[in-house]
Amino acid sequence: MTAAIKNNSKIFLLLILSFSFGSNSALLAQIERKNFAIINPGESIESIIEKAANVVPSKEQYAWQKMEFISFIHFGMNTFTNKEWGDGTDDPKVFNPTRLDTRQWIRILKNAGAKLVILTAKHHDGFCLWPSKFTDYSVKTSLWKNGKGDVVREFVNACNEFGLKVGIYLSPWDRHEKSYGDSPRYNEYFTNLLTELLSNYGKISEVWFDGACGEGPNGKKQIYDWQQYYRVVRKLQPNALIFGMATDIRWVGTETGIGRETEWNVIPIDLTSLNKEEYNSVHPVDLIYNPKDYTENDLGSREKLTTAKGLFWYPAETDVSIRPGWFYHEKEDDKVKTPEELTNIYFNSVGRNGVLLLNVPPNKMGLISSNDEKNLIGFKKNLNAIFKNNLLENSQVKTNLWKKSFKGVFSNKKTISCLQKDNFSVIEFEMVYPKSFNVVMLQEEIQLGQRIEKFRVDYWNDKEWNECARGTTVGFKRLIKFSPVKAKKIRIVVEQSRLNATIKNVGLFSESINNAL
Ligand code: FUL
Repeated sequence: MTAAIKNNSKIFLLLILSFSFGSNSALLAQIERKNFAIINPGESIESIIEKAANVVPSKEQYAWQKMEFISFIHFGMNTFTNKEWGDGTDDPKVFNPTRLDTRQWIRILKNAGAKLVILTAKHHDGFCLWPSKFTDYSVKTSLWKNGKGDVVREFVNACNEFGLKVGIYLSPWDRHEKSYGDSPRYNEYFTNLLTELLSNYGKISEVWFDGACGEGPNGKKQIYDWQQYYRVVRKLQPNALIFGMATDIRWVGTETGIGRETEWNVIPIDLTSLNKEEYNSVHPVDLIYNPKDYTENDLGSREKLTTAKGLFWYPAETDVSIRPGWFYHEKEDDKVKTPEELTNIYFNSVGRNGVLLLNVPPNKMGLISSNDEKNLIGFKKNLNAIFKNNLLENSQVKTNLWKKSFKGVFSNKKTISCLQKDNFSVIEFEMVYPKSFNVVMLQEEIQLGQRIEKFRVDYWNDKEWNECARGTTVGFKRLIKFSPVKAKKIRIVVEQSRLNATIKNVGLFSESINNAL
């Protein structure tokens, strides 16, 4: 980007901000931006919508969303017993990887583009991958390294070495531990394990609480003390996000890697019981949160908001395994998802306002298998090829809001927020030459809230505008593929939004189209 364009962009940004802030000063200056909002009894739907449009992610939630692609490692007793759900009776001696190399895992995942990796420190079978003081059902009593090993330690060391963030999966459901089902005793046991993991391994960025909950060995069902678990995480790792049965990150609701077509981050929650002191605490929603099912298709439409008694920012994580199972099974060696399948998953997870959590399970040797590595390399190559060249770079940009047109506004990742007016706004891009394309990317500035409800993309065929893509929500990122078209001009039309939509970035790409000529 040239200095002149950079300067233009700065002036332009100021103009836009002063224009938009001027017309919405009450909204933008006075509204307190938090990742939750209280709704008062009898509040009008207009007022609720305005509040929803101003709920924003916490600093940590925003940093998490920006990672886009993170990874899961399912490794443990099941790897050796060829099961998906061990019942907690398998002999710890069975756990014996012959060539465990966590550096190999993390090197491969980093090369694939993952920014954080979550390890199953304990799955439902109760076997701990670290030598816990509180149970013998762990690596301590296995044959691996004569019981002196610690997979969690080796995993964390490798993440630190390669600069990836660390996540820990700790299954509350435990099919081995005797105290499971004897609620206070097991809650103490679980809290102890959590405390060990969050105290002894440095910075942990995501804590994954699985929702699966069955009976324990004694046939009793455990009542988890979620609030106690949250307190431990908040105290020991104040910047960590808690997934699943907690308030920071929501399970998207399937294990296919395909997110919702319409994915709202702001959804209703009943906050009426919060008192003033609680409201002002660091994590007010923790105090009243009761894990429930968030898998229905519509979580945050206007209709859903009508009856809301509170709102919170609760973004979706889209988990899927590179193989049919979560754990390694030799018979699935030829069923590893192909680069094309993984690319499609990326479009339907990250490209649908979610974070992709892709599981890659190491084998019995303790290594990621070559098929998985090969397909991850292919996946990364695909993404690099598609997104290498934003065809809108250096295009001329016009909108129905600004008198002048500008060049290169969205170019070269120098993204600028353009606050739009009313419910209908148009941003038009004119490229230097006609180009062929079949992928569009939109990004909202979610730090100001998620607002777009309906949009379309048109291209100019030298006579008239024709629609090539259409969608509902955008959020952090929306990707849409369509049949290839060739044009010099495109326009983004926001047909409906909650308050002023804020578009941060627009991209136009060609998948498998040669634009060299
Ligand atoms: C589920 C578990 O039951 C599966 O085994 C796996 O760990 C998956 C990610 O979550 O709830």
